[in-house]
Amino acid sequence: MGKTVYLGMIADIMHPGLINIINEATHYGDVIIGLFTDKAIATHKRLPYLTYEQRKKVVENIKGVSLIVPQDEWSYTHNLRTLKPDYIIHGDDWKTGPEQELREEVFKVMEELGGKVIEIPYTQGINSSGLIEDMKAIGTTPEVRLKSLRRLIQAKPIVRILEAHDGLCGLIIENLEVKNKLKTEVFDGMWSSSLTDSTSKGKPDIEAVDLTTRLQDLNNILECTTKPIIFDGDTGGKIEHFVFTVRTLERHGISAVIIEDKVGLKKNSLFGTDAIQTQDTIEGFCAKIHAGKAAQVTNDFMIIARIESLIAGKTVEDALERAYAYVNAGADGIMIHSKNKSGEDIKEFCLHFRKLHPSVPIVVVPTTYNTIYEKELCEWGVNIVIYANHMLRAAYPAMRKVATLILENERAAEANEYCMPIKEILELIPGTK
Ligand code: SPV
Ligand code: MG
Repeated sequence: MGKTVYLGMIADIMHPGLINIINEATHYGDVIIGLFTDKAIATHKRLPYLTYEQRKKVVENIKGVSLIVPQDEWSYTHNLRTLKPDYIIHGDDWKTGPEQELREEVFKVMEELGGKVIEIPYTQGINSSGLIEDMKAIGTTPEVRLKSLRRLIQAKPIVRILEAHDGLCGLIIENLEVKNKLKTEVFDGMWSSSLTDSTSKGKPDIEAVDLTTRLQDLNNILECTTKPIIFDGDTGGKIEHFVFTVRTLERHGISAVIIEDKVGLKKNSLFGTDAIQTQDTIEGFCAKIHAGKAAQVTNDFMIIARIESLIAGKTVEDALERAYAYVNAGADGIMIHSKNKSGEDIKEFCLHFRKLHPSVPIVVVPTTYNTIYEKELCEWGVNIVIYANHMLRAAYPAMRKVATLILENERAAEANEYCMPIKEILELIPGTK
């Protein structure tokens, strides 16, 4: 090779701006594309629509590209030090905004290596972010959505899921971004909770809301979002019924069902030992997992076994014995639940479980041990954190407050400051006008 020029790319959606920059790069030397892996992207932005392999296939057929290497980190440093290119090329849009630090780092490394940074004017009017908005408006397919949970588990240190019981919750989870200095934080997907699905209908969380009813509401969420959904399958019901549930969920593009190892009239786990919580036998629950796995049509759908030992007042040893058995029966992941406030029992479980199963996904629901940061959960070996009921718990007091103010004042003026402006609600839903 003569001179080389490095160009980092996600290349999820190809557009003229990217072709321009590749063309420009060819003027400096042989173009090496550092193609960002899912892992590199997922810690900073939403997962791309296309997988790494699919994106690679597109990029390797673009004129002017000499070589593609994976860029496995958001930072360019590792690849630049390894490849020592003569140039790196980047759009000048990184001079402001969250990529400024990345830019400074690149300048430092290139100076050390005796190379140069080329910045070219950003192609106005067309960029990936704008196209992502358009893609969101088009939506997704059940297949793409279903697969995306497994991709996220592979790509992210911890997958962040929030409860959604209607389309509005779905829109918040789909679109909300919080930018801090280094990264953009997002929710990765949604939890369809039996507790909030029941509560929002004024019913107790005892499997009284049937699957058909829950799916009707879930359909509203499916229509306005693209992110993966984990379905709270309660006990899974009778084995003969569970096999139909699995197929129905798959057909809708749901990524995973979590079933809990309880029998009899199901009560919400957060009652702990205040309610009678009877656990299934290990054999009985393994048979249910097994039947579910045999029934599923796709390879990607996940059946996650939820262990209620700690909720029922039993030991971590009991929970571990069950976890090992459920994994052997085919469970694609384990959810360990507790209502202990310290999180110590969950930590102990995770550390033990990880010794025997380094990569079986662990799911936790830190409703009571809510002081533990995601980073710590991740260090315990947790793969998925579910904030299981927060959207409903936030909505109810807000609605009650406004209702109270109207009653107290016999008019709505005093409640106005707690309500979203009419203009905002009219503009909230895309396509309203
Ligand atoms: C739910 O959200 O319905 C759950 C989690 O099953 S918990 O309420 O903590 O049991
Ligand atoms: Mg539930």
